[in-house]
Amino acid sequence: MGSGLVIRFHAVTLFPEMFAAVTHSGISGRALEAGLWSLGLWNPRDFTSDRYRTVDDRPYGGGPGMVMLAGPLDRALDAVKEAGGGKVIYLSPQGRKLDHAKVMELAGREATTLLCGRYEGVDERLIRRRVDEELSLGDYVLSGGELAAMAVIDAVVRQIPGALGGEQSAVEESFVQGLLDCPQYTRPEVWPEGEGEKVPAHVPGVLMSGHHENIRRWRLKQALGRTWLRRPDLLAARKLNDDEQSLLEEFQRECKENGT
Ligand code: 4HQ
Repeated sequence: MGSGLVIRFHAVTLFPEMFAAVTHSGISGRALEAGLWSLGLWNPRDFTSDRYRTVDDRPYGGGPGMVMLAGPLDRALDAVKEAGGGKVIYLSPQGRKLDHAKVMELAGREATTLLCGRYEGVDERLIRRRVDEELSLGDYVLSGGELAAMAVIDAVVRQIPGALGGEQSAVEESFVQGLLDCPQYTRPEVWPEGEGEKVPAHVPGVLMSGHHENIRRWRLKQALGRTWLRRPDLLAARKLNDDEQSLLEEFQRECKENGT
């Protein structure tokens, strides 16, 4: 049976064993077992020919650290291309920041190659010749591109139909609606329990009411309110319908009334 959406990822990395984090655990691990995606791992060290299997060298012009050699990466990328690797993405702070729109774009591609740099990065000539796009996880420095590549894989794989189990749905999640998530609660209904000095907190009553329409509106109001408080940039980028506008105004009024 043709199952439709299968995404093939390839990672070029000096640390292929790190990718066990996405292949062996959680939603991505289960989706891999279900055949919803695949991962090819390519170590540039296997594309060297000197006796030390050298993959890096000192930067021209001096300075600290090492730079990844173009040659082994070029040959590794030739092999990935032969295997149908798709566009090559280099993970680096110089790239455009990853967001939900880019995740959805990648989820629509059959194959993507993730080039993971270590040390001070990759020889610029390799980037110019072989890289299609640069993506950043955010404005901070990681020790290598692997964690960023795994974040890409995790975020994309959960968008593949069937990757999220049960009634979970990727379309209901935060950012899809352009809003932050609402607060979540589980048992016990009052917590902490039986610790005399601590003031116990209750689960909001509406969530215990079983009134599904009221619950839906409360959750939407909380999502709007938290987005307004914590990520006004997201709210500015999103149109609100009349219903959402009045729920947000209710939230803002309540903020003023109780001084929070
Ligand atoms: N690095 N988003 C430097 C990152 C990074 C990021 C990966 C460190 C590339 C050479 N990658 N190496 N931020 O900090 O993706």
